[in-house]
Amino acid sequence: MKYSILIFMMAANLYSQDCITINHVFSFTPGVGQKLGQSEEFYPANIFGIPSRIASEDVAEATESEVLSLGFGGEIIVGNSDNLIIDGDGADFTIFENVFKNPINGRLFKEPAIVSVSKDGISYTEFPYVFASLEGCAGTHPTYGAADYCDSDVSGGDSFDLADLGLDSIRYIKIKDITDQVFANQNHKYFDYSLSGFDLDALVIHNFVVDVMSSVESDISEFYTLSSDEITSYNASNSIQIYNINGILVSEYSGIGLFQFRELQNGIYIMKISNSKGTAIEKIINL
Ligand SMILES: [Ca+2]
Ligand SMILES: [Ca+2]
Repeated sequence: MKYSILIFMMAANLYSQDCITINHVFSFTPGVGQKLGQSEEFYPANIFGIPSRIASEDVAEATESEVLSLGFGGEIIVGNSDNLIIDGDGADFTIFENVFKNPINGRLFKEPAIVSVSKDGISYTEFPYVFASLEGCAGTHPTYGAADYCDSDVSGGDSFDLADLGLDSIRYIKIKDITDQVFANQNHKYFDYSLSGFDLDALVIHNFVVDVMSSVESDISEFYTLSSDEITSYNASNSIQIYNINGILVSEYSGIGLFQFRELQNGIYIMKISNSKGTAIEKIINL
């Protein structure tokens, strides 16, 4: 375990004023309707990098080169493949959407998303939110493009603190649009006929330590054979972890061999297997 090193680096990083942005999409499942910024010409470059510099509560950034529409019910999982996001002082990351003040009724136009985070990409913890007020959601505060995007006190956007969830570090941030639920409810405070779903501009990370992912998910199926009660590993560098549906590690294997899931109780498990060529995640139904 590298735990002691992590603690040391956290301490060294606590007073840094620097910030970084996301550089990796783990998955994107577009929702219904709005497709702005989803073409390869613009995505994913439009969500990497710093938030829009022209945005304010009076100006909504809506160019395809700057924002990605998730669509109603859409979901994206993002992170930084070279850095682990850690719980440091105050806000640990800030999500920027194109919230603006409607000049006709003076109300903020909000297209909300719920935010959850994960260390392993399997088990996610959701930041609490209140549907009626949208408090705790992303997509609820305008971006102030003229301000320092590294300073969450003045940058605008919606900031999240891992300490609120009792987590020390995460790799994966899931943003799931719930604008469809607001649109379905005409009595909702933020109902508007022109709602079309969450638009992601940028995600800034305030507290982080360098931790390069050994690999991103890829097809490594040639290196193993899996059945409901055993796995055969053909590669000496294979590292295999079995998690229960609550994300708790229940078994670990490595190297070449036949490993039987005898010790596991009947049920559904998630297997994560990785080697120098990549990582795969598979579901096991052990009967
Ligand atoms: Ca952007
Ligand atoms: Ca924090």
